[in-house]
Amino acid sequence: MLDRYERNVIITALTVSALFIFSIFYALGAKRQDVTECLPYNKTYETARVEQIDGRTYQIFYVARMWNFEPAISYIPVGSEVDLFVTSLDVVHGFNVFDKNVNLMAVPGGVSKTTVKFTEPGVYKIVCHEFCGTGHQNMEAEIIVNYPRK
Ligand SMILES: [Cu+2]
Repeated sequence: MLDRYERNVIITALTVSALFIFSIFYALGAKRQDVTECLPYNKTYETARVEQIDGRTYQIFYVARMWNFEPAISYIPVGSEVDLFVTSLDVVHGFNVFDKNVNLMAVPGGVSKTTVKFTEPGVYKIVCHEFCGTGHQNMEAEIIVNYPRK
């Protein structure tokens, strides 16, 4: 037979755990956020580029190094879904897209990937949010979402 106090502690612990698990799944659904993936590395990720897959799907391959991101400016049509791939050629950098809940690490020898949909026109700033040396504050890039898709 459980002590009353013991029973209350167990009920409280189970309630808090259930709330915690519920809020993880709730946030996953409510934010509709693609979970960040880490991909197997190969040399093709070291070439910074923007690729158009089809009318509304793009891929941007970012290369971070002290102290800039390439491509520095990318143009994307409104309504596009964009896969972002990020790697680094030297030290660990951060990769944060304003207003988009994107928070990746740029790791040498590793590739981080996430998918973002740009439904509103605008200039989306990207900054390094991992201190990486004396030029850290200058590390930024932009995704410019400014023209309607064809
Ligand atoms: Cu950096």
